Amino acid sequence: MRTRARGKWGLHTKVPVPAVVILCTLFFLAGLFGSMFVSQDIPEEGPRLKLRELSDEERDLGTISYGETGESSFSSIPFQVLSWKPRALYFPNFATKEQCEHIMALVKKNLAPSSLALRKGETVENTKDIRTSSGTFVSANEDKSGTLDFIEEKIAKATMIPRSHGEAFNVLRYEIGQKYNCHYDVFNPEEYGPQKSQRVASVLLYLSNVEEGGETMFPFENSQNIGTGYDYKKCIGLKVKPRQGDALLFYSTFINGTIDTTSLHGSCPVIKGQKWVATKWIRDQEQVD
Ligand SMILES: O=C(O)CCC(=O)C(=O)O
Repeated sequence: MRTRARGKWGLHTKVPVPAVVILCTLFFLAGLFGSMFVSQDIPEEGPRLKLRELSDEERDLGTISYGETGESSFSSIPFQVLSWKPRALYFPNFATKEQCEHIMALVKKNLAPSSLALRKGETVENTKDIRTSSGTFVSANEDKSGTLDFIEEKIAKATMIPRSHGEAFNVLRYEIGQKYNCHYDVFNPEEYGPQKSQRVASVLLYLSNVEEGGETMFPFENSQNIGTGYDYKKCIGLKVKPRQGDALLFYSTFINGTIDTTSLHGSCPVIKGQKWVATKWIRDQEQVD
């Protein structure tokens, strides 16, 4: 019975070995070419389409001739828009763990209580509770390893603002209970007097994870809480949890240079662990060191 079902090509049929090899090769090639044609005919969707677009772009566009201050290759720095009010972007894995650890080790011995720019009527004494972290300034040329130089270059690309507009890095360490009440990075001339230049953007590179607390907060994000008698110590609004190596960029002014009220921000108190952050303030004028 079994032999009938298989007809001439039964188990006991003898097929010459070379014919088997040739047949197998033909089947293999047919499968290979067939799958190539089929995958070209089927429209691609989702992530596969994105991947194809990217490689097409790279192949088709190529780099073009560039100016003296330009670069010979494409750059790609992934980011997430956290908010348009204020304009705030988040850059995952902006720096490596090793780079973060190097920066913390570099400045550790120079840390001192953080200071504040004082407004009329303010003194060191009556503002001492506003910003309780330790910190220090360090410029890229003080770091012989080239790490800060590399980070500064990357910040310039991410912000599209030349390095010459950046202040030195302000590296901060917050221990348990330490915080920075909400404030603006931009100096309102009505409160601070006339300014030669203004801080327009801030980049916060988180050098450590924090077990609990220590978020960077924007209480006025999307205009929430404005005009409600907000208490500047309160930890509310959009909160960004520090993650080692990630960077947060936000702008303190609108495109026309006026102050963006929604850029009010601060650091929630650290509840567990330690928070380290390297802040880069970027100005509307070149900085002369
Ligand atoms: O530590 C933070 O998350 C905020 C720091 C900050 O506001 C500043 O350095 O201006």
